[in-house]
Amino acid sequence: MFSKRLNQIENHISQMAAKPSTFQEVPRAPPDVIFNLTATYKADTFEKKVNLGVGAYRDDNGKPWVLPVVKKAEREIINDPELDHEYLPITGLVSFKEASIKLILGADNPAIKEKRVVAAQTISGTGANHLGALFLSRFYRKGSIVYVSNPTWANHKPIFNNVGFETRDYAYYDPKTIGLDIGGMLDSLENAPEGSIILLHACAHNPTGVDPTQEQWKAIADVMEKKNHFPFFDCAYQGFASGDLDRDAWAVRYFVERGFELLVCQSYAKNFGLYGQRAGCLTFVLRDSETALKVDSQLAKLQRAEISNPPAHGARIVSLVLNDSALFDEWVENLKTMSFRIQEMRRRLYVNLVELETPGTWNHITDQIGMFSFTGLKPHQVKVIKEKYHVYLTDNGRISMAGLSSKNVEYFAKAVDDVVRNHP
Ligand code: KET
Repeated sequence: MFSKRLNQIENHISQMAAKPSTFQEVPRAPPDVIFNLTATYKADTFEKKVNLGVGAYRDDNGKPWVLPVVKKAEREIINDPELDHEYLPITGLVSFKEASIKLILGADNPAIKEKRVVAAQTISGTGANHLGALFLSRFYRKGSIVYVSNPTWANHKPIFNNVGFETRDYAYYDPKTIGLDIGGMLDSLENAPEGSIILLHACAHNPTGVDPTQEQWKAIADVMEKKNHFPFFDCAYQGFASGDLDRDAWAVRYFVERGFELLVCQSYAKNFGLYGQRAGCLTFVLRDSETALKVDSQLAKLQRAEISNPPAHGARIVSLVLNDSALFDEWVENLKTMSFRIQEMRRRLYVNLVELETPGTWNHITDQIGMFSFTGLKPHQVKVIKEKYHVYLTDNGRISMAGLSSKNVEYFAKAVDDVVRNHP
């Protein structure tokens, strides 16, 4: 009796060993470059460690900052006796979408009156990029190629590749001038096959912090119009680039004014500090209202199969703030608090490096805008900074300015000074 049972167990174990996993050939994927930095930083026990990796705002004590206006809106929502947790419509909260469209296009944009703008609430900016890419993979000219800036946000290519697009680079950043290679960019756009999809950072280019000037945007629009390219705008930092919401939306509005059909992805992760709430919006500006209705119906169909409908809480907060003039004004003040602190950190980092007489020029630190600075540090220097100083940044030398504070900016400047001098 006992030995029979033993036999059974033995057989079972040997069968398990003999039967390989269906997934044993799955290759192990490398960890995400940006999120892995946060994980490594958290595991580091060194007292003076600094996280300049992920683009998330921190206050001068290095702590996440819940915007006061968000706290206020959240309290109002929670105390609303009418609040329930029903599903939102498939393409999201209507008041949120309408306010998002106005925020990015300007409230009096004629395209809105002409009913040729449609939107879907998405899983933050990433979800907007994804839904936009998915829609284009179904309904844009087959075989089209997506062009992204060199360099770009680490997730852009994977998002497009995941829905079957081939991606290529267009020239953007010039390491010699630490600025925009406008000539190279225009050449790339000129040489891209007619009707390509061009991913453009609406403002506060990630990772370089280098944006085209308004004159340069005009030249970009000229080539894109001539070549019949499709503008795919990613706008994750409206209000962060300049502290001015309208100025940061200028490029998108300019392309709409020029008569382009386009799409734009909005994220409320950074400008509302709603990172984990995943509030975002995908907006299409089309040639006519009839097409707009058709696009709207297909967005709903795609969204239904992907996520059914988007999460409510973050969208409710954003909607409440954007649709109430007093709360809106308060939000603008909160935005200024964040963008001005970042600008102050740029200034202090620059001053520290100049005082240390660190070899090289450092004007780019204050010239660049938005959440990031592209320091010009090389991968081997980044490695030393990580290992010796416990400062975490991406290998391309990008730093998230918000990770600097009055407490650590000098420490970081000294670390930069050391690697630039001793590890050229
Ligand atoms: N677009 C750009 C250009 C971007 O930098 C981010 C986030 C997103 C979209 C998406 O953000 P979401 O949280 O989905 O709304 N960038 C930072 C975080 C990340 O990598 O996910 C970053 O570059 O650190």
